Formats: sequence, structure tokens, C-alpha cells
Amino acid sequence: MRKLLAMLLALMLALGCASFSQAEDKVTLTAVIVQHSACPDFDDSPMWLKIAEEAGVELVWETVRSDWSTRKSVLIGTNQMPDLWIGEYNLNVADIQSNQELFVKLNDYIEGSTNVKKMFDEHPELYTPITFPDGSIFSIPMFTAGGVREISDCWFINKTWLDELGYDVPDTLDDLYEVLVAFKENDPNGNGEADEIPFVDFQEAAGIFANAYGIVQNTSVDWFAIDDDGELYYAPLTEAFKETMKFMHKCFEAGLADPEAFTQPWQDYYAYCGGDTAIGGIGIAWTIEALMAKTEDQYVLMPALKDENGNQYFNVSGQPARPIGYAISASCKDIDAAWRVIEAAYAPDNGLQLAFGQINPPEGKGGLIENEDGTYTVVDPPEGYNWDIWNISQTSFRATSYVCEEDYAKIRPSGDMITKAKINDFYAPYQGHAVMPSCYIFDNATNEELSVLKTDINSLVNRRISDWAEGKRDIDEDWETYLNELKEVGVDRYVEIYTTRYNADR
Ligand SMILES: [Ca+2]
Repeated sequence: MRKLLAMLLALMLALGCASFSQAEDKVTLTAVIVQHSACPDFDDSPMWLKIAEEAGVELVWETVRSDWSTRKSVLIGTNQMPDLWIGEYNLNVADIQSNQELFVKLNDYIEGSTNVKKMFDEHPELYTPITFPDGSIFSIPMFTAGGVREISDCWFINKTWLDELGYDVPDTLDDLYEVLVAFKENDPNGNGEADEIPFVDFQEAAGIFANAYGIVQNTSVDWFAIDDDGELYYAPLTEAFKETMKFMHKCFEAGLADPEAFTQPWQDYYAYCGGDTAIGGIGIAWTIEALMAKTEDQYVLMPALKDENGNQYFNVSGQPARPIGYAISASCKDIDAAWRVIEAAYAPDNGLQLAFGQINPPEGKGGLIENEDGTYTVVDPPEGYNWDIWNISQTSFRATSYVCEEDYAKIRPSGDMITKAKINDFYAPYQGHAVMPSCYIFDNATNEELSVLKTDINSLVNRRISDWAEGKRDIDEDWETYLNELKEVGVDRYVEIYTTRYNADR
């Protein structure tokens, strides 16, 4: 194709064709993207060619597929920055924070925009993770409504075993315990061996058990939670946490988890759960089939546990937004043109295409078929194709923009699509509880202080979770000692920093 274009170009130039003068005036902008191996380069992407056309630019992509950290330090360290940074894995807050002078402050561009401004107007919470303490904004987040990242891990139970033994899906801790014991004692997989592991990936259970004690967290912020009055608190300091730990211990002591639960690498339980015979009673993973590869049809999703008031809340993991989707280098040769690219990418039709693939794609390609009633049907992958890989190869993977709730509601998933969307839908009724936002931007001094506090405190808490569960320490006897140790490593200051920041937004 390129060769053909080059020949045509040569021919037209030879003929003295004037129609290319406009094309020659087009500014060429470089963009860098960190990309998955299954996603083709964007140079020939119809989605991105359309956006570039609308912005009146030509985009030249550098696609990085491995060793990004080395490449990134060269780009930033030697100031060979691309004009545009596009994609969710390119930059983190620290990259921008330590190099603010290398990036364009975008506040005025946002204010003067239509498409990008619409996203912020509809989701003002998106300002939080990108706004620096002085109010400056250097990046534009990506946000897809119904986003596939609201629940990172789900939990699920072997329904075949439940039916076999005459139990319903448990939704209280007492029922859960009873079922786990029954799984252990009754050879529910019927092979005559006591090979069942009632609860797989048990070290991840603490966060879910805690829901039954009223602790509902954004799991990406490690045990911060919000109480009924809207106050932020640090759960590991509370009686509810202590009770959660006692339940962990009760299960572990009764042999309801793998004895190696706190030390084994995750590959181990993926190996023993992935075989032809179901071994796990309850598991925690990204999807059911990720863990129970050959027995997934035996499992159903577990609901949130009921707390003492009968409420069911499930933890949120992260947010559907990716805070740093787009940034412009201060060295960009035409900053207005670079902004036009971002603004074009956030137009509703482009937002849909980037997230789901081309609208009305040619035969054999993935994307969305536009229906007469204004809805869109997702094109199925070819027979036998893995959905995830297909999806990555047909969309602008890792480089989406904005899909609002109204547009997302028009999407009709294909049969294969979105096990994950089904999981999100399943847990949606349990997500009414307020949680702390995923990330705040602090000044450099506070960041340094936090990084020490966070490391010490998390490691202390995580060590205790396993020690208590395994019975290496008695929870009641150890509790005061533990609280004092937390104080010694600065838990009061840690909580103060987050509380002050959280309250500033209230
Ligand atoms: Ca068995």
C-alpha cells in the first residue's frame, strides 16, 4: 500500500499536480504509545487516521512493546520527547511531577474545549487524580462508562458442589463457613480423595470478609474506607478489622484454605485449579475462567456478604478512569494542533470507535454495527478466536478516550464479549457504598513522606494478617502491641495526610 502511494505521489508530482500543497502544509506530529503485542501499530489504524484527518495533522507513531521504562527514561532524560503522549501506560504521576516544565499545562485548553470539557462536566471526579496541588493539569484521563475495571477481582463458588450437597449460595459469614466445611468433608468432586481446597487464594479473602463487618474499600488504596457519616478512616485500626481477622483465623484453623495460602505463588493455585477435576470450592480471580480454566461451567459468581444491617456492599477496585491518557510535551512543534488531536479523539463517535473498534467495519474486521434504532451491536470474533486477543487487535487498545453513559447504553454486547461486563453488572447493585478515590496528587515532600509511611505500614499490616490467620500470633493478645507498632511507624501521620486531602474535596 505504501509503495503504491509513493508511486502515485511521484507520478502526481511529476505531473505538477497542485492538490498536494494542502497535504504538505499539514503539520506532522509524533506520538508515542506503549502497546500490547496483539495490537497492530496505529499508523494504518482507520480510527486514528480519521482523528488525524479531523485535527488536520499527520500522526507518526512510535510503538513501544517492551522495555518501556528504559525507553521512557531516554525520551524524558535527554528531552527527545514526542509531541504527544497517548495511552494509559505511558506516563505516571511521578513522571510528570518531577518534570513539570517538560509538559504543557492544559487547564486553558480544557476550559476552551467542547468534547473534553463535556467529559469533565459529566464526571467532575476525574479532576481529582490529575490536578496538582497548585491547580495545574498536565494530562487528560480516559474514561469508558460501564468500564471493565470497576471490579478487578470477583469471587465465585462451585454451584455443582452446592447442589450436590444441598446448599444455597451463601451470603452471610455463618452460611459461608458451613458451606466451606461441607466442601472439605464430603468429597464433592466425587473422586474419593480429600483433595478439595474449600477456599482458594485465601490471602485475598480478608477484603471480602471485611465487607460483612461494614468495611468497604477501594482496594487500590489499601484499607482506607468511608463510614456512614462520610468520614474517612483507616480500617486496620478498628474493631471491625479485628473481627474480620478472627474469621480469617477460624477458617484457616479449620483447614478451609490451602495450608500454603500465604506463601505460595499464584501460579500454584492456578495450576491445581485449572485441571479437568474441580479442586477449588470458592476462588477469587479476574474472571471465573481465568482460574477454573476447564471447570468454569461449575461455578457461579458470589454476591457481596450481608453486613449486620443486612446490607450487601462489595469492594471497588480502582476506577474506570485512567488518569493519564493524553499529555503534550512542552517541546511540541505545534501545541494547538496537538490539542486538536486530543479534542478530536474525544468526539463521541471517535470515543466509541477507539473503545470498541470501527463503526460499520469492513467484512472480517471487529467493531460496531450501527443498528436502525441507534444501538450498536459488537461484531463477534471469528470462530474459535479468543475474545480478549480479538478485542485487543481490533480496537485502539490502551489508547481510548471517552464513552459517556448514554453512548455506552447503546452497545449491544456480542455473545463472547465481556464476561467482565457481566461481572460488573452482577456487582453493580453492591457498589452503592462511598469509597476513597484511587489516587491523589500531593506535593513532592508529602509524596516522599507517604512512600516511606505506606511501605512500613502496609508491610506491618500484611504480616499481621497472615500471622493471625495462621495462628502464629493470638489476635486478642497481640492487638495492643500491634496498634503500638503501627503508631511507631507513623500511622497517625499517614491517616492525617489522607484525611486532610479527602476532606479538602468535601
Ligand atoms: Ca475429592
